Amino acid sequence: MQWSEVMDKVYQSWQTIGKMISDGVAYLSEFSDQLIQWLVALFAQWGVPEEQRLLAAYGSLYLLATLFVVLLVWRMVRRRKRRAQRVVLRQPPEVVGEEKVVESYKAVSAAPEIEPEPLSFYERMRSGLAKTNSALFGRIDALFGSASGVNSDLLEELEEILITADFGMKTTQLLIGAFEKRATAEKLTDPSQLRQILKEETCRLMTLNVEPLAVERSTPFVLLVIGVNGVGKTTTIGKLAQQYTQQGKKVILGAADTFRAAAAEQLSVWGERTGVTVIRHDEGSDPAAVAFDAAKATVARNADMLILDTAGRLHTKVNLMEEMKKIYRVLGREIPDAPHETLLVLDATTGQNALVQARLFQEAVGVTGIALTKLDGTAKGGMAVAIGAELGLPVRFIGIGEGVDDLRPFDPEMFVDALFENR
Ligand SMILES: Nc1nc2c(ncn2[C@@H]2O[C@H](COP(=O)(O)OP(=O)(O)OP(=O)(O)O)[C@@H](O)[C@H]2O)c(=O)[nH]1
Ligand SMILES: [Mg+2]
Repeated sequence: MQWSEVMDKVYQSWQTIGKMISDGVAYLSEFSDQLIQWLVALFAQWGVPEEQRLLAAYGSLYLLATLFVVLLVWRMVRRRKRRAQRVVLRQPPEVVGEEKVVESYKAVSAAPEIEPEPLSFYERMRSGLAKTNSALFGRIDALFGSASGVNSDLLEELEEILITADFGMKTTQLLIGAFEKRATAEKLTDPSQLRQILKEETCRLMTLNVEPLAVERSTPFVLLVIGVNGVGKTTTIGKLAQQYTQQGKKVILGAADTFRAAAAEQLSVWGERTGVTVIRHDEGSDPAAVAFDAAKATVARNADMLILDTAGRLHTKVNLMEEMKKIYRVLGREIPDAPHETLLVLDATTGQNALVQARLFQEAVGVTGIALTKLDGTAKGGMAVAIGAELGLPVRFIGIGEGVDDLRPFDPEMFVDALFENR
């Protein structure tokens, strides 16, 4: 390329840039003119005398511009400060005996703006229940918003919404009945009041008059975990082991699922991860023999808790009954009143099918509590309500993910809040 061509190109670029700047300035001045006119009209509406309107408009514009610049500078300063803190964080403290350096490193490490706050359990449950919430809340809100009162049309549509969210027929009827009674008695029509009543009645259905799961009630406390294939028994046990260990309890795990290949290995991995002893036998051996050894080890080692994993098959009720009876017998022989809790694990994504399972297990072995897993990513969260309302069984824990912290004691109020929250 020749020198004159280069100069040509530079000249053209300058011309383009110059045009862009002059266009920008023209646009800005036109914009500010319009803004001034708008402000003058606004001040006229507010009754400002005519001779003062222009002055007031320019004054406001000046104030707004100043505020904008101050905000911009403040943001820049804040960003710079954060960047500087991050740099300090990345550098390890100097070990040359400078106490002050170590202290400042600690102080910066604790700075809340740098470490992203871990999501609270409520927030995680909230996002886990997002699908149920959007299936439920949006429709309910539209229904209550457009209704002129509590009439048969509203109740019919509400019924359909609840059934879609897997509340189940019986629970839906119970809930609709209670809702209608209160809304009519209190003569309510306001959408937010109607929503509040529905929320309160749902919570009431879930709050059962049963003993809470207090593992301190008995030492050692034996928790037997049952449920069909793949519902999340072993994962739930791993999470529980971690949480009880963190509470300072000495936990022992028993791998009484001797049926599925690699079941004991899966439990052992959790054992290693949480630093908990796992009692296991070979694949295909008698589950009651594992229960016996695990109970003996629990007593001998002065452990606070024994959590037993079992096989997830339910091919015949008789078979299950026999197996469970044997496990109950050996546990009861070694530890008085064991098992103290028979926790049935249900997979929330299976909806009403989980209720059928729960009924079968309840008849066969006598369940005392439910752990409801996989509530994340399902629109069938309503079935948690049905468990309490239809089976009279307390939901002890809910699982909202595969992580170790994704299992928590169930709190009906918190659950209903997340279910009906306006997002
Ligand atoms: N998303 C999600 N996945 C879960 C949850 N709980 C368990 N899982 C997953 O479900 C799958 C099955 O879990 P397991 O713990 O092996 O189930 P199990 O009941 O012991 O299965 P079997 O031993 O075969 O009867 C695994 O991939 C788990 O990570 C939960 O709360 N949310
Ligand atoms: Mg398992």
